[in-house]
Amino acid sequence: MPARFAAGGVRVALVRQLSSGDYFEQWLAGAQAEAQALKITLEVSSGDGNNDKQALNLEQAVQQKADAIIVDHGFADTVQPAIKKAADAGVPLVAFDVDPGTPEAVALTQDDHKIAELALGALKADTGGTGDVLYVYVSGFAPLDRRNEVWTQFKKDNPGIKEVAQIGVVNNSTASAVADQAKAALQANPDVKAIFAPYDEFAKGAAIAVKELGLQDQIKIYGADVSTADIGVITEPNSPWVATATTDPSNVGRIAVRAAALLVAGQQVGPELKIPPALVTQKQLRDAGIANIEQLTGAVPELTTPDVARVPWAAP
Ligand code: SR1
Repeated sequence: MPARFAAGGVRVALVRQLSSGDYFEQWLAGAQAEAQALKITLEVSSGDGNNDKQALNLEQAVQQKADAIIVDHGFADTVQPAIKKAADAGVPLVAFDVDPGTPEAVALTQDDHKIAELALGALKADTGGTGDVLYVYVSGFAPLDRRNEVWTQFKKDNPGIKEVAQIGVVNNSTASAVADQAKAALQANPDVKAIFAPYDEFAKGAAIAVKELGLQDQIKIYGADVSTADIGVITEPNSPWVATATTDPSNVGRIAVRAAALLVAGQQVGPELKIPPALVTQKQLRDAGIANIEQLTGAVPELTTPDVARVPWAAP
């Protein structure tokens, strides 16, 4: 371990736009575990969905001379000016799920195109490529925008698929807000047979709506992300959520911190790190009796990527 790390003097600022919800909580837990293992002090802030607050937090991290900064989500126009200031000041940067606007920052993403392709592949297999579909989406979030590119192409390639409504909201209670919207959309569109909801809070909300309307036998949900709570929702009796395309969120948080550590140590990373997802189905979870994330990562080892941004001085 480089002396600077061994002495415990390395400070990494994690500047988040959002922090509520299973995905963001697991991601943070992974980042914190990796920071502890590498003797890094992780200074965490959240904009709680407020882009201006996140931009201010980012400016503060630069002023307080963090040794590296991880920017977690955010909108390009609000974070890029502060990212540029940080890059100009020579602060190493990792940008997760947000376009940093500068090649000096390492761009960390999940393979969002693949996430959408995997979920939509399952939707197509189950529907035969025809039928009314409800789509859940909010623009401006880089990962959702990339998944939307695949959905747009998917509709062109599968003219039998009809998007009858688009709903979506991202806030501190996304699932319940989406549930309300989904209920109204499903009541207005009684022939929907699938919901494409590529974010676990969207899928959870859609599942609440389908269950409350008693439509489990008619409608299936194709989502993204996974958590122990999500596995519970997917595997419960008569659940409409039948497939999710996902990485292990805590693994991605770990990678962000490893990448920052390597940059602080003056090592080369990137310029892009793209983490591959896997498709996880309801049938697979039920058949294998998987009830939590630990069991899932044991059964699907490709969700663990220790060689991405490996830190040579860390224990394997
Ligand atoms: C509001 S954006 C939510 C997405 O960010 C991460 O990429 C997760 O996969 C989640 O779906």
